[in-house]
Amino acid sequence: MKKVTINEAAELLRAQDNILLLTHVRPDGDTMGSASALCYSLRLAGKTAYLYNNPQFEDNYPWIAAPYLAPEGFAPSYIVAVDLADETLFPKGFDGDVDFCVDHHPSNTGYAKHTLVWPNKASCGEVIMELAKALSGRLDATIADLLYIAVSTDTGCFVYGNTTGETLSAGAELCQAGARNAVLNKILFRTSSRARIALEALLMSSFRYYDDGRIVISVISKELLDEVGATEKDCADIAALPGRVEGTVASAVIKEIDPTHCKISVRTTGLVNANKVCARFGGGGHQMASGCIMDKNCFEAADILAGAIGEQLK
Ligand SMILES: [Mn+2]
Repeated sequence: MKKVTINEAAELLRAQDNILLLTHVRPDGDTMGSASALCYSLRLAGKTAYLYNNPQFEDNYPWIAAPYLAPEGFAPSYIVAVDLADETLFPKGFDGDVDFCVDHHPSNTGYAKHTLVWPNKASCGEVIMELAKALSGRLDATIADLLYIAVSTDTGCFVYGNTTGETLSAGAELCQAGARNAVLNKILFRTSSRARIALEALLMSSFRYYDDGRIVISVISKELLDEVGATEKDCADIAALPGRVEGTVASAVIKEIDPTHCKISVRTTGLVNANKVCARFGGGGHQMASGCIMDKNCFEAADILAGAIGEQLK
């Protein structure tokens, strides 16, 4: 593996043609927006470039990648991975060597022949933005929209802790280049399916409070999911919901797998170590976000979990 600079990366790409771009498994706005933006930029530079037809595009904003999908039988001569930290995250159905990787994950394993990683960037979109400028010298409204999707989704619309002054500058540059920020924000952050709204309403009215409200736990039984007709997609980021209650230092969402198993996501403000809590039940993660599976009924699990968290608050 050889690390390259932006200009070296642009040179590498200029020397190639028939380029296939990979997005990661369970594609999000960053991998889709970034890969689509790079594809568009390569086409402007006169290249034949397509996105690998990730079968999971259908689950998440398929319209982003739609204009760039590879036709049946496209035989690439150069493979580029975008926002793809390691080989276990290859899109379903892809197996092969990667020539070049553009990414922002510090954990990138260097599986590609050439790698451009900027680990301090909140999104891969910010790396692609510089690469696109090196390739074509400017940003137009089409690429600005795609990169705005990438940067905004990886930062929760410029809200998460990974958002820095640099991220906001990138956002400003994209808006000045023509990104339709208000339109995209409405679609990406201010629109929910009916099932999602119904799920949120039911969840919020069923929060369980422990330890004077410092612990808030929400239980999602199968019955509840069926009642509102929610799918996996409707449950995205649901773990953050109970933590919104004022005074919460630790929150959890417990999802029923079957009557004697449940999946638990714990979020904390840092006062409680979520990793330690989940490790007690064979799981783990980070200080402020962890998970585990418990061999218990989901309602019973809520009380057990609250007890384990409460011990750290004594
Ligand atoms: Mn990303």
